[in-house]
Amino acid sequence: MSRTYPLVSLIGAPTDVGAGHRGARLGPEALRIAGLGEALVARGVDVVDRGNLDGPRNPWQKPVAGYRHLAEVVAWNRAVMDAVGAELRVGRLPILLGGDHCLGLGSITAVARYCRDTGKQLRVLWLDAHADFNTSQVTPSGNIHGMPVSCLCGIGPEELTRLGGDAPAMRPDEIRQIGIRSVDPGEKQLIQQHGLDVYDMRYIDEIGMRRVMEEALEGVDENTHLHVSFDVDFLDPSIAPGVGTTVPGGPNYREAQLVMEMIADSGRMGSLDIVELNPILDKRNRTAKLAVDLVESLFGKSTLMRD
Ligand code: NNH
Ligand code: MN
Ligand code: MN
Ligand code: MN
Repeated sequence: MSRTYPLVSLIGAPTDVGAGHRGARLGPEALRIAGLGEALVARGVDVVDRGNLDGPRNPWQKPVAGYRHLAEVVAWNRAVMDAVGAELRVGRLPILLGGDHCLGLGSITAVARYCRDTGKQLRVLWLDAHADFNTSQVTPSGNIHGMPVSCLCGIGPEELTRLGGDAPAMRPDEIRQIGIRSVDPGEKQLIQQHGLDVYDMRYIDEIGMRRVMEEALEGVDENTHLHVSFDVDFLDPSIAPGVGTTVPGGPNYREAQLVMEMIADSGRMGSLDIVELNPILDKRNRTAKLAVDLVESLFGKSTLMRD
């Protein structure tokens, strides 16, 4: 299979204001040290590292009215939205190096706007142990990294749901969630109400990752912009310990590779988030190295002669 390689820009967003543990702010450096840029260059990709965005420090406060650090989360997401949007407009594929998953909000808001402007169909693949569909009323933690999907769908505080303008950034039918195995009770109800397409671990166990990915990619065509939001806690903690919120029973190494390979085969990935990596909790940067390994597969590296 011959592939054309996109132009890629790395954007670091060193923050953990949306999380319940500190340390995800070190994610961008850990990914760089694990060789992300070099691995992409070795794949023949044109890579520019834009360095890190700037934003408020983590004040490490308790939640206020159901949100922790709302003002800081808004500021970081504005910066991310602008940076991601700028790369898309010059025809480059942004890779957002988080940072916690609240940043998916700014990143996908930019991607969604780009899709509306260019008439592309948006498809978001949300690889995560969690559904991230909480609201201030039902969140068990107040941590906004548990809320980006609901906010993107227009459910949440105006500062976050209107980041990109008046309409919600996306519709629930534009996202597929894969690997889910931890959903809070109120969150579950909301997911059912809004009809999200969730491929949870039970479903993956029953029908296998290959068919799950075929279903999740169904309808993706030449006009589709595929955004991959990769929360590293998607992976089983036995292979990926370096995250704040581990949940047992996630995809193993081979299943995760297959996910990435099938996304690469679609040829439609136009943007990527790598989030929730927490080097403080990692062992010798192994989770970052695994993330790099998986990103290589996302960019078409495969074991035999297929790439
Ligand atoms: N559902 C929990 C919460 O909202 C945990 C969210 N943590 C994540 N999400 N890492 O991906 O607090
Ligand atoms: Mn997440
Ligand atoms: Mn998660
Ligand atoms: Mn289904």
